[in-house]
Amino acid sequence: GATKASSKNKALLYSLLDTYIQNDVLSIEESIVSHVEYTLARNRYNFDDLEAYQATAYSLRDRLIQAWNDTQQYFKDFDPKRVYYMSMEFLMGRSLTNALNNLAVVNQYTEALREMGYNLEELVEQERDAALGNGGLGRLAACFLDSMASLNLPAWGYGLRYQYGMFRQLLVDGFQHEQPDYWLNFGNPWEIERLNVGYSIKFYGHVSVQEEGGRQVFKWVPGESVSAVAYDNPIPGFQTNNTINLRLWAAKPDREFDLQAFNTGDYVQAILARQRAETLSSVLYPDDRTYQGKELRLKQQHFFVSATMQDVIRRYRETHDDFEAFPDKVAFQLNDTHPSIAVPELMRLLMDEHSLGWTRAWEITSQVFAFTNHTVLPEALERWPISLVQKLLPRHMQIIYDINWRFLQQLREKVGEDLELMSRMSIIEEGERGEKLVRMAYLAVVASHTVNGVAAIHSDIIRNSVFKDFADLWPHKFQNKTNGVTPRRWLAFCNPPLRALISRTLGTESWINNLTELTALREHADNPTFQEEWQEVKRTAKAAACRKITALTGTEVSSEAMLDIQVKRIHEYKRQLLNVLGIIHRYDALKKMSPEERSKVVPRVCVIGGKAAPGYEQAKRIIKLITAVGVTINGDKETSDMLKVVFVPDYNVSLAEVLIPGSDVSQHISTAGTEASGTGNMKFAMNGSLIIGTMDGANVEIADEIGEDNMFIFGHRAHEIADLRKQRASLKPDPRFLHVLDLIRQGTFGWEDFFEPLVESITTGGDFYLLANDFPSYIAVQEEVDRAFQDKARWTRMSINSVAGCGWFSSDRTISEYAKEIWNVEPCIVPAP
Ligand code: B1H
Ligand code: IMP
Repeated sequence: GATKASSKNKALLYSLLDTYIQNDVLSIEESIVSHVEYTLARNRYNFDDLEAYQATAYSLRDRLIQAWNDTQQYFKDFDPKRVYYMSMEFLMGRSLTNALNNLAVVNQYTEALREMGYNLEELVEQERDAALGNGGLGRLAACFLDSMASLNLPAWGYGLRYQYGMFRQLLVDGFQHEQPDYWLNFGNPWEIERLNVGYSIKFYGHVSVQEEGGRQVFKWVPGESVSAVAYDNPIPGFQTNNTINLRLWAAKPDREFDLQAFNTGDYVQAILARQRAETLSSVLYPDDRTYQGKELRLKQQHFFVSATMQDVIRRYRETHDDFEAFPDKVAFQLNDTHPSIAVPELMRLLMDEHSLGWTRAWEITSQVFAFTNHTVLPEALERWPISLVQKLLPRHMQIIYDINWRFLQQLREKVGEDLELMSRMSIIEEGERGEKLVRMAYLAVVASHTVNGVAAIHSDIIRNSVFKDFADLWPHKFQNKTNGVTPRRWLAFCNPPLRALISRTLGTESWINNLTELTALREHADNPTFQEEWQEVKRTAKAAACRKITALTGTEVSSEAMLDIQVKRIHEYKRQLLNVLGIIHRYDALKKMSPEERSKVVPRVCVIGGKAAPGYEQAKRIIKLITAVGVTINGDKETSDMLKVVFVPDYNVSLAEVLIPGSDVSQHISTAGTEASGTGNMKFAMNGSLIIGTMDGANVEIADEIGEDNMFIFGHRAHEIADLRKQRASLKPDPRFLHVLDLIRQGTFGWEDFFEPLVESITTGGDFYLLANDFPSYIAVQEEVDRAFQDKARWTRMSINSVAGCGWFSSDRTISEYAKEIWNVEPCIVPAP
């Protein structure tokens, strides 16, 4: 606990810091210079852009800490029910622009830095992205934190402080190379190290049973122990003083544990062994396709979960003598199954460390967890081998068996002796070759009071297939919570000209916290003056995006051309390959035209970007195909005014903030039924970029909200997919599709042997993601895109209507629904200072 101020001179202590830090330009200049001198220990007459950025960040950090302290103090005094968002990934991106805007000090800092001889826009570029996530799932967690803070919810995020975030992608000869992202190299001014907040985390060993007062008491004797240290990251809300916390855990050697290791005589070896502890939190697993059945990954999960559970219990116990009120004060959201070992961990802590019986411990546990599923792809569902869980977490394995046994008993009482059903629903899977597995998703479903999918179509799919048996048993458990994105980062802050135009038109900025107010833009959609202004805003953003593309790729791209972007992780199901085939078809058609015909074609710049998991060979081949197609097409003088193809390297949050506002169209073209939601689609629509998409994930709801006639929808629907897959062998693909495959095979882009497995994967019999089936309608919709672009008024109307219909996709809406329908938490507004 903190030193008690009452034992000191309270009045003096209070008066020493009784006023808030001032936000006039001079005070800001003073605070920046003081950080240059005293935090960075540099000379105030001589500091470069990196140091200016760091000093600026430290000066903002002071202001964030002040709001953070007030918020945490208020939560503590008020003691509301709190929600803890547990995620292995938080893809935060940069913090500087976000902090400046949320603290409402952009103008003052711009001016202060200008007077000191610095340009804020250039300093912003000095910050490294915090890329502690793979893609959509991690970025969703970051958007959720922003909304929880902005909605004044008593919420915290919990995660891991990886030393190496998502790898940096380099292209060498058109191939992806991975480089480590040591993002902490120059320090991280946005975090607060809490060396005093630490927990001991146990691994391995065995469980001993003792009789104590007629009760069996289980004692876990660990074989290894590491220490978890907290790093707090303040998360300011927009137009509120509320500043919540993202607490990330880092592993350090455990001082108490291996004392005896030092008595063996090998002092140096003992030190080195201890140091290995730190590797636990060193690296983010960069694969969001297949779950990695690696021991280190399970260790990371348990490390993160155990520290979090201990921290939450400690906080609760500071104001409560027993666990009676725990479910009224605490809600946990599990971001996919990655933190689901929290279920047996909470049971263990309640029973073994806090002496509750099984029944009471289970009552509590099953009232506090809710679980979000993010994927139906079977290869991504976590199933841990029992042998591994047994070895690493012996006590948890016992508890999982017990949970399963009681669950199956309950099932038998309800439906009778249906062995088939019981083995289908069992948390323990009798795997092939006699290897048993723990189905983490089933564990999470059994223990959670609520399970949700992330878009309407996805929630239907999990109710009707992946979790069908459970949805039949417990229909009340299953909900939908369609994803959303924060309109602060993804519109107001990344696209200031669009923000200004919208605010001028609506006469208010209240839409930023109330995004459905954007529907009022509809009445201006056909207004020629407004259309002019809209086009001007797009021109500005597009010029910036084109400059960025040229800087990254060396390819000149004209901002007169249609800017067509597909940026997301590279996956077969997301069908970047379909995009490439469409581009090849377009190139082939251009080559066959007369110069006269060619001059009437709408010029297009096709941009593709995204990372492939390092071990995902087909995805890496797709990247090489894109770059090879780019080399051929961009080098063809005959067509290069009409068509360019570029692969932008190292797609990440800050690149997205430049590309998305500048794009004319974007592609979200997964096979129907495979993309749980998608959130990139929402970000593009929010910036007036038109969507080329399949009826998959959130695209379905985007079509409901902005209207199908404001989008370019194509492809087969989810309900048709199963039958189409069965008929693949007898499909006669469109001749244009076959011709495009021939062009690749003939070596038009070189590397034909290397590309053969790609061609193979989509030829008759294969083609799991049905590219051949959707190719004709894809080509047709692309022609429709070209026609629409030639009609400027029509295109601009569609663009305006896209933005106008985006209100539903604010993460504020999503989070309000979670708060009311899952967490039962209410806003807790910290009074203004
Ligand atoms: C999503 C993941 C994911 N779904 C495994 N599943 C991971 C799976 O490290 N792993 O093992 C990491 C991530 N990510 C995405 O979640 C969906 O594909 C998107 O459709 C969805 O929009 C996003 C957020 O809900
Ligand atoms: P915890 O919930 O006790 O972990 O508190 C989280 C953080 O809030 C701590 O690291 C403290 O710095 C801060 N905090 C907790 N209680 C108080 C308080 O009473 N006043 C101000 N800050 C507090």
